[in-house]
Amino acid sequence: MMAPKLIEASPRSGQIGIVHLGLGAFHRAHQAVYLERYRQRSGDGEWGVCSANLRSSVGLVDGLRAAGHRYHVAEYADSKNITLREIGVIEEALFSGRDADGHWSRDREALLARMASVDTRIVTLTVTEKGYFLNPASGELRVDDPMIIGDIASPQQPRTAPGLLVEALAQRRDAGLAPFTVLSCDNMPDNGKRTRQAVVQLAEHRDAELASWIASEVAFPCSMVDRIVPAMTDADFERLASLGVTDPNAVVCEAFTQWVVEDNFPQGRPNWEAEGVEMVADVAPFETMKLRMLNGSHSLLAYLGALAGIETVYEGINNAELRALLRRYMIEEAAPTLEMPEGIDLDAYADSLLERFANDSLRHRLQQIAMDGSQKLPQRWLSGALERSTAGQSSPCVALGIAAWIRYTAGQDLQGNSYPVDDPLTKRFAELHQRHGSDPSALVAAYLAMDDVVPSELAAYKGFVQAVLVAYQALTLGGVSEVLKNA
Ligand code: NAI
Ligand code: CS2
Repeated sequence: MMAPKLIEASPRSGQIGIVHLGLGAFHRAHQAVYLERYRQRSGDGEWGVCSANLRSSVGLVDGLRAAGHRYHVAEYADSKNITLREIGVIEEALFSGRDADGHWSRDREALLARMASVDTRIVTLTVTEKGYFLNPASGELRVDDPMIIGDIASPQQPRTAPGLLVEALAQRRDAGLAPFTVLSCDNMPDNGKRTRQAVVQLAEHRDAELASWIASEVAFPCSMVDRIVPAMTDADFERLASLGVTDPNAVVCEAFTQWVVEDNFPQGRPNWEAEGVEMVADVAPFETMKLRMLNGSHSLLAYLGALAGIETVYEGINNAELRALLRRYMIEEAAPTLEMPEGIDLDAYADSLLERFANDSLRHRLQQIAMDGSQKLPQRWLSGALERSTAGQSSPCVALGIAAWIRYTAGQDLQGNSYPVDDPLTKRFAELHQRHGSDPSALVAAYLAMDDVVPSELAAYKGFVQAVLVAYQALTLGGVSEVLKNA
């Protein structure tokens, strides 16, 4: 196959107008690509990016530095239609996490200086849902978390994303500077509001006046972000090598990309519209649609597929019964809970999602989607199921999903193969399975009683609890394919 023509990066500008927290795969394949396309089209160099990791992936930071802060993105419409880009908008990469010697904050002062600089007008984040240290059900700051306790004790040596934001904003306020705009690009409902909540609540533990200044002066617009960007595998690097790209910092992704952003940037922003970014007054309908239909389906596929020993989205979506279940979930359970502007065809959106999941060139591992379920499922399934229960409607697909999630967190699939459970609550899950594993009714009740994950109002609906229990028993006795046949 002919190697696609490389779209080379625009000339380096040396200017930094944006700091990004969470230098991961999605940032490199989504926000940075929009900014690269914007710079190439406009020649405007003022929106270069300083990208930082706060916790892990120091190797990526050092790798980017070694490569002159340039890397490649391969956008696959399918295995035969690929767009290959070189990205150069990252002007600086920093690491403020724990290094190999166990010392924290190698570049923390440099990162804080960059965030406090008058040139920095936007701070964006992709630190995963757990990086905000919020209670997934209530949205309150988890002040009992050791990392937050540390930031409260030592506010000028912050280790968390909220802590860095508070300290940088405090420095700007003390210097008489305007704040920056804070734009979360994580899969959280009302992500701007939740980020604001984390930052203001943390600031209140430091200085009430600072908290009040942040609450009144800092913009936290919401955004809906969408591009499927799987974690890289050896096979992905091999495919890139066959296209002539040898780059340890490269990412692969689908061709589809979408960004819907609340237009609230008092300190200015790039002209993102020119790159197809939708600047709107209210992101919520788009965000809820995407979280419940795309991400809710992803999680349903992840837990049922993992229990059946399926490895990737592509394999799972080619299972007719799983595909039918996902479509049924989207059309019968998710779509009816959505209030969309005129002209949005949710049936067509559902079918477009199933097509995207069937992209034969992405090896999107179900284990990656299954991680952090305690932080994801409230917005993907539980808020919609609560609305439906309150309206007297059942949610059998979500009940099956919850049953699969409970069983998944035992750390062994239905064929007896073990795997690590990657979730902030992994230890709690292990204790619950240890205590109630032989009593499905007690186990389901214990999971639904976790009110930091499951809204207590939902757990109070006996019909929902019973549906989860029946699904759990059917799964563990009959297996996934048997359950899908009878779904
Ligand atoms: P990744 O694993 O490549 O990167 C995760 C980033 O989050 C890393 O920089 C890591 O250091 C940081 N992180 C993790 N826990 C943290 C914590 N407690 N505090 C501070 N930083 C922390 O994952 P990827 O693909 O970049 O996804 C990151 C987030 O982007 C997702 O959680 C989601 O919210 C959002 N997203 C991802 C999409 C995808 O398909 N990968 C698509 C749409 C949104
Ligand atoms: C996935 C998302 O890992 C997951 O939880 O559901 O990262 C998904 O790929 C993106 O939200 C797609 O935009």
